[in-house]
Amino acid sequence: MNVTVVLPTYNERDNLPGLVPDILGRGDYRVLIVDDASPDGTGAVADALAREHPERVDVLHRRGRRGLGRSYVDAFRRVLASGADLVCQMDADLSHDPAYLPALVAAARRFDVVIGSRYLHGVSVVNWPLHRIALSAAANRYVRAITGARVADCTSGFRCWRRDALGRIPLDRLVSNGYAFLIETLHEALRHGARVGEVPIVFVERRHGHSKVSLDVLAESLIMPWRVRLRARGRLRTGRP
Ligand SMILES: Nc1nc2c(ncn2[C@@H]2O[C@H](COP(=O)(O)OP(=O)(O)O)[C@@H](O)[C@H]2O)c(=O)[nH]1
Ligand SMILES: [Mg+2]
Repeated sequence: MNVTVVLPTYNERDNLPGLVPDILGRGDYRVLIVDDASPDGTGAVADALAREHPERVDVLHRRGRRGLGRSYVDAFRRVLASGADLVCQMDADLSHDPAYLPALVAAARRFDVVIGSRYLHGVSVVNWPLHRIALSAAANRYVRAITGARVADCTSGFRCWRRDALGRIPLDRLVSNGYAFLIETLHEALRHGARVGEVPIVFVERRHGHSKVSLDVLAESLIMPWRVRLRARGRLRTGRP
């Protein structure tokens, strides 16, 4: 089974050197780092890791407008072309512990998409202030209510995809970028009949660097559930105008 873990990075210089060997030690996984020309030099750190593990670590350097969603689209295209059977995605800020990867990969035998979920047994988040927990929980309730997705954690960025489920998503027509990208891809997967499963994870807030969540990103994710709902009813086409 060929498993590739995609790591999007923007200013994660201090987090990558510990994270990548940790992932490689968890199983026979490959890593694709997709860096958005991070000003802190993450790209050079990623290149050094690729030189150290030439068969297992690869780097995609993006130029131009940065964005999490766009980074994932470019990386998913490359990984699908490389023939991976399973494609995992996770944050590169140590919030997602690679120790969970084997559980996600194992669950992908039964599901097309497996989500590392913070909300399966109450709330499993470490080091978040109460208002951030409340915001995330409310965001998930909001997404579920509008889209009808029966998934506890719709905005988790820790996922494992079977290649055929990922391949069925119209990557070139996705419109979103931040958290909304997670909502949009989950919705597209469900729309294409994917079986979605969740495994519990404990999410630990980053210790190095800063979150890149902005007001734009939050606004986009408030609108996205309505977009996907209209799309599902055939009132809105998938895709960029
Ligand atoms: N390539 C790329 N990665 C990004 C971008 N924005 C965030 N990331 C990465 O996406 C992951 C999650 O971002 P983060 O800011 O920690 O979001 P939060 O955990 O929701 O606060 C981290 O690995 C970031 O480095 C971006 O514009 N481009
Ligand atoms: Mg984070």
